[in-house]
Amino acid sequence: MEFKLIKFDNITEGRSSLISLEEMKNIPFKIKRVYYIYGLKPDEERGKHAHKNLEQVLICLHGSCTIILDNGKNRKFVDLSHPCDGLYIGRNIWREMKNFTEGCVLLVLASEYYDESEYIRDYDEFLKAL
Ligand code: T46
Repeated sequence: MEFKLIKFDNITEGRSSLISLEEMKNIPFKIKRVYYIYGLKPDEERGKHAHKNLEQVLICLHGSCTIILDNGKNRKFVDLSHPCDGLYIGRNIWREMKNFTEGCVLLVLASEYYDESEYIRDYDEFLKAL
């Protein structure tokens, strides 16, 4: 399955820390878009789609959540709970996001501009396209 956890280097000075993200260095693609999801609630579920042509790195900046990754054969559950952890997700992976802690903030770096036509939002269609 095309996904991996990336451990970012953490620069700690005093009691606080800094993490730097650089395209083609610790982010394995050129970054065309950055978005963030906030105000998340524990009973919320998001995602439930795949992308035909998009690579992304997800970073939980505050709180924690679970990302479910599905390649049509296997399902993996990844918990994101620290800003040092980035979850790289390649093309054609069905993803679901749940178990958000109250006020969780998710940052996403994306390899392409937003394009609704490259989403697959129906699970059966996703399986057929594999
Ligand atoms: C993923 C997780 C982590 C835009 O107008 N521009 C954008 O850049 C994005 C990402 C979304 N939108 C619109 C499209 C929908 O009307 O915002 C609405 C919600 O978007 P979406 O259904 O993509 O949101 P999530 O949170 O279910 O999923 C998103 C990403 O799409 C997805 O690839 O991995 O965040």
